[in-house]
Amino acid sequence: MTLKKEYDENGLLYLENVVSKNLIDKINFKIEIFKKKNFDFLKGNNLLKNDRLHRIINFHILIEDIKEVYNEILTKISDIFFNNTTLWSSIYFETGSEQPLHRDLPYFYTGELHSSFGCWVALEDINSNNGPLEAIKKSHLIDQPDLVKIRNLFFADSDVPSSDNNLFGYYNQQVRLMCKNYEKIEYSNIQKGSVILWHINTLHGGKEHFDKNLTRKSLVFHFTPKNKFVGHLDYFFCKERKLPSVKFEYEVYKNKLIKKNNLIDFAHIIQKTKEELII
Ligand SMILES: O=C(O)CCC(=O)C(=O)O
Ligand SMILES: [Fe+2]
Repeated sequence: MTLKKEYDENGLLYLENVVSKNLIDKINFKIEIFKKKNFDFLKGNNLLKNDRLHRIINFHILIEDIKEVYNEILTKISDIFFNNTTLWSSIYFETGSEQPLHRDLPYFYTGELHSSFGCWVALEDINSNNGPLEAIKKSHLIDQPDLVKIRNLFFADSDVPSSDNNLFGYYNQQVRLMCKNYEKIEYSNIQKGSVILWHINTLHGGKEHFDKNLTRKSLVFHFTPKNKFVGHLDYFFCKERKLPSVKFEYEVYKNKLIKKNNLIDFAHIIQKTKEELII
């Protein structure tokens, strides 16, 4: 089976030895230095979870070698994906996300179903004790639950906000029920440098991170098509709203596009520019 066919059928793809080990070692080293030099800022703002970095969005603005990880992945999978794929955002984790099974689509709603996807990269070996990724095979093919009904349970008389944990949680609970007889895959024996891709409509999440002495260094990338507006819950649950046309600015890195952003976001708590941090 070709990679493209496997991805289309399962909504998932697992590829070994995609990202070079030297590059990963370099990134891990630079992040260690970052952590030491910025420790007061990180600790003072409660940005560490069990003394680990957690959910740093767009760290590639500061740790630029992360862009090379994106390049290595896209080079490997270019035959599967459209040539207008761009990097929308990156997320760095030093510990397990422990996120329940969910679809990313409500937060990455471009109006298209098949052109956006998520990608997870192991920056160290992963086992069943350090929060492996899990996903439901073929769940991308299951229809949406009744979105208007779900939205009216929470926002019958007011506008849907762009983000809401209760609405998102309830939606995913419904999807999990619809997929309860589908096969769950636990990626619990994964080597550093391996990559897992998921369709934007595939259910996936992070298992419990049992052994807190272990780290779970990993990166997540979200890819979306060039110049497509990315709507959140306020668009996903309101199909009557027209998605705006946009023209984004992109950095061209080795012929690959990275959406320009200025801010590095720490666990949705605090945002900083590159210049405000020590490297
Ligand atoms: O790293 C994980 O455990 C999952 C992260 C995730 O689902 C996401 O960023 O979309
Ligand atoms: Fe996700």
